Amino acid sequence: MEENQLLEKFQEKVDAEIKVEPKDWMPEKYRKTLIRQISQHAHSEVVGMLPEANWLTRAPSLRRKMILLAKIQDEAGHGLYLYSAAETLGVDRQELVEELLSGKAKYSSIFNYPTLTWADIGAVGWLVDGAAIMNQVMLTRTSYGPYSRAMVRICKEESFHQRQGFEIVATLAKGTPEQKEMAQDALNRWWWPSLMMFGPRDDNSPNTAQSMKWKIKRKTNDELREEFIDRTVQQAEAIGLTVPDKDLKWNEERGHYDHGEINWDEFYNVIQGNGPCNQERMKARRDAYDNGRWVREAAKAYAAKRAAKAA
Ligand code: BYC
Repeated sequence: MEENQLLEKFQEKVDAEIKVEPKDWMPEKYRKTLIRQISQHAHSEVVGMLPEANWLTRAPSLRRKMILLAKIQDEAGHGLYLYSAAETLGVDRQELVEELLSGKAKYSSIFNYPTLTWADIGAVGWLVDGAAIMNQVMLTRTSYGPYSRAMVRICKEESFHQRQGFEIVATLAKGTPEQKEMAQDALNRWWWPSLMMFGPRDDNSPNTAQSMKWKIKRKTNDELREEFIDRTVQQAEAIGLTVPDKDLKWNEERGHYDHGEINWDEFYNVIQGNGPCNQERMKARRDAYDNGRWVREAAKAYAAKRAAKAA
């Protein structure tokens, strides 16, 4: 078949809600878009462990420490499923990791902000996992089979993460005045960066139109951001905290909140590598890669030895 016919058939299949599987024909741009998105998603899961790990040794109780440890371990697992999903598109995991370490591949902007207090661990769960899950529930319906199936399991774990974060913030918000202030301060610092997680505004998002057509994305960046705001503002009110946006106002006609303008200069600055923690995060990943070299070598040598024995 000619390329045009193949493209037409591909679109018909996507429109008929038939999942695209690894061995099916797919346009090169579809494959490339998925490799970019899934690998950046995987990198985000892995880099996302760092801001939380900062509080592991200082969690306020053994119970909190165990929960945090389990959550961070979940993120590592999400990274691994996602690298595996990306590999079904014919790319090598090593190549993807190298793209992260060289700074070529992006990871979510949000993980370039510091976790300064224990309340930040609550805010990360509540707002960051809350935003992530909004996006990921949509991705359970993405057109590429392996990505969509990975998302189903990831979403189950993320919804637990979101609730444990909210519980931390809610506990602080009804604690002493100092604890409440700490919760409010975390909300003040994490609110705007969380909104940036959804990506640029639709009129400035180069990938959205094609990704929507191919049903890689089911909702646009702005649609998801709006859903997140509508849900989260009410959660903040329920625990007596104030969202730091003086322009936030319920719009009866639209049935959504109107909100203030996001600082897009800050967003682009962060994704270009100049956020508060970009250098620290990349150093941590590069050090982990170098320090883990002997483990990878030993695992390979062991596997080769076992294979030789079996043969
Ligand atoms: N940070 O055309 P656009 C998690 C880039 S949660 C950095 O709208 P697209 C976790 C974008 O990549 C987070 N870069 O792109 C939670 C593109 O640049 P390139 C991970 C961003 O792909 C808790 C350019 O800006 N979730 O892991 O259609 C604990 C133009 O944007 C960001 C996912 O990755 C950003 N926030 O839409 C631990 C979900 N936003 O690549 C871990 C999967 C945009 O062309 N990803 N850019 O150089 C997606 O759904 C989509 O990729 C996005 C962006 C909605 C993020």
